[in-house]
Amino acid sequence: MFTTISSPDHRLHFPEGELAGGQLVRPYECPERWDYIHNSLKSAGHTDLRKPDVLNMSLVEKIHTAAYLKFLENAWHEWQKEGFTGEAIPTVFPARRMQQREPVYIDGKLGYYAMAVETAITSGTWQAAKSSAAVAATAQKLVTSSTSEVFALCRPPGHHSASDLYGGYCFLNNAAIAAQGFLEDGAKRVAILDVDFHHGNGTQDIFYERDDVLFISLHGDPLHAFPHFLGYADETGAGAGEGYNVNYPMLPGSGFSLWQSALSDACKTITEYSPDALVISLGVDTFEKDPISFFKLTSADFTRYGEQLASLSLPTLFVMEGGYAVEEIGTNTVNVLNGFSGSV
Ligand code: Q9C
Ligand code: ZN
Repeated sequence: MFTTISSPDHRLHFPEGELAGGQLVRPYECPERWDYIHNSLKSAGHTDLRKPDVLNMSLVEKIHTAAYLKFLENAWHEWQKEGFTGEAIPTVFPARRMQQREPVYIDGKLGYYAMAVETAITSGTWQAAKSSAAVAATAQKLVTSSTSEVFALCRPPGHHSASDLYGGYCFLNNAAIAAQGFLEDGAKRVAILDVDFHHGNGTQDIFYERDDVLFISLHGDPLHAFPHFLGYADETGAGAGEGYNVNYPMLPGSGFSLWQSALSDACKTITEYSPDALVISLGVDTFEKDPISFFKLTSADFTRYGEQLASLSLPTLFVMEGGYAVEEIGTNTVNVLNGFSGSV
């Protein structure tokens, strides 16, 4: 049986609008995602559901810059102070040949720290983001203390967030915080395997020059898929991190056989790396019916790859990322976990 860490505070982040197709639509990344997963866990017998411990901010500060954390903490207040009545969305960016300096005015700050504009900031965003990081950090502690089946039901997700960037529905990089937690608690090497449909640009960037964290991502080719500006196969790490970043971009319509051959390859690399812990950035937006993605995995495929992850025989932490086919998100997530625990 899986132990799940989750927090009701995720509900504090739920913007009314996401900019998509030139309109403000109801966000794909919505609180019901959590409800469906929670319900599926209970029906499948994963009834050990616990709340997170208080967040250790000094751990978060090892992943995110102090200036970025200060920005997230104050952004909504500063936005409101200007008398703006809508949700906080940036409109201007430090594009090519412009200064990379944080301005004072909130409109400029939002653009300075955003990597995409679909993700609005609201009154409860900072508290929800902190609760999500607390979920990941608490779950990591459980794995470190030898609990074998642990699921961090994070919301909002984290893998698009870099040390000083938010966007793609992410604010704090929960998986990176968990990986750093493993290292702080004695692990020498940690592998992060990102199976979300989207490239984990934030996680890649955070560990790009490090050899103590191996990052591997299977995702929609950035030529065709968000986040568009990172995730190519020739991004292999830099400096001490050279060789410790591996990307598997795949084209529209990619089905399970191609995806699974990439996974098998990734598993070999992880085994060779011989990490002390494995973090799975678990997005189930690879599903065939996902409204914003283009892979073709079926619900049964999630069980099969869960089994494959178990064959790595590593202390493993599952951290929730994306997945927007809301009615099936619980089934698909629990299928991975059940495949992993062999209870299928
Ligand atoms: N109108 C995660 O899965 N934009 N984030 C897609 C849809 C953002 C996905 C365009 C996708 C972000 C955690
Ligand atoms: Zn995703």
